[in-house]
Amino acid sequence: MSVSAYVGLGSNLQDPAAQLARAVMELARLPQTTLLAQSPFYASRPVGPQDQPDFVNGAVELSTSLLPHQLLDHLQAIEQAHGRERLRHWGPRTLDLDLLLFGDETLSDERLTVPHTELANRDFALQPLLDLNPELALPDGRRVDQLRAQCQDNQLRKLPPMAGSD
Ligand code: A4P
Ligand code: MG
Repeated sequence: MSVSAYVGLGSNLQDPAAQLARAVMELARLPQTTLLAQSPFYASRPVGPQDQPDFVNGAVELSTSLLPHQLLDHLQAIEQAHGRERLRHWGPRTLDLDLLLFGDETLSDERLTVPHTELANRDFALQPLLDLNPELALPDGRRVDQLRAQCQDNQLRKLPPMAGSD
């Protein structure tokens, strides 16, 4: 059975928009998975430590028959392939892939919390989700458009589509 999963992408090192564009292609090639849609990319002020470059953020909608932890394994493998080093919590990174939503599922263990714990507080995750699906709601019923209207403003700036992308 396939589930609609939303993955948030973020980068603020080594040509962030290109990191995201490459990651989208890699997500499209995952087994048992189809890429349904890709959001625009946004530049955003860093949340957390301020002594780091601005981020580029986006999101994709996948249809997948992978289990949540199997999908997380693949996301982490893609992060590693992008030279991701875990140096500092909320610090700079070449690529961060967060599993934002997995169907209507709510789960939490030592490896994985879905919906992502910070989703409701982050315009750079909520806005791309809204672009993908304006009607989207969290499993607890909170609507993404309402959360987006209430959360902290990180000065999102929509980037022009990259050459060669839709
Ligand atoms: N993990 C648990 N749940 C999830 C999930 N739903 N998706 C675990 C992905 N991973 C999940 O993540 C640490 C652990 O979280 C993983 O091993 C996984 O098992 P990490 O990416 O290695 O470490 P981190 O960066 O220290 O923490 P975290 O919580 O991933 O950071 P965030 O929440 O991703 O925040 N500002 C802007 N403007 N844009 C950004 O994208 N990103 C961050 C990082 C900070 N500031 C930002 C941005
Ligand atoms: Mg992360």
